[in-house]
Amino acid sequence: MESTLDWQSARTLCQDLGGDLAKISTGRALRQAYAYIKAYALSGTFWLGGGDQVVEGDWVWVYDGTRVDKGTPYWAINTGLFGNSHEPSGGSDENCLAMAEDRFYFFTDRPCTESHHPICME
Ligand SMILES: [Ca+2]
Repeated sequence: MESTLDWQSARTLCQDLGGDLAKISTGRALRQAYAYIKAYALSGTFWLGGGDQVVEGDWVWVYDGTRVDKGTPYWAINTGLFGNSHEPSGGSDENCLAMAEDRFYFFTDRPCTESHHPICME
């Protein structure tokens, strides 16, 4: 898992393996992904199969087109001057979904051109 890829290349890699970037739509799956990262002592940021590339702010799982649930327990929280708000916060500059070590592996939006580790599903 040393290689990192931009989001589209990460998706292509997963598809070449017969799957897709991971869809995490239950609290159980979120915990399993976190456990996987910890079990293999992985670190950094990981691409998931979600994005709002088509319609800004409308987050969907690319695997099946279903909506990405907003808020808790999935998305990271920003603590700011005007109180707390959930990610996503990057607007049209950040259209791909990631689990980031610096966000305690909650969901956050990142620029799709960044290079991160893919989390594939079968
Ligand atoms: Ca966006």
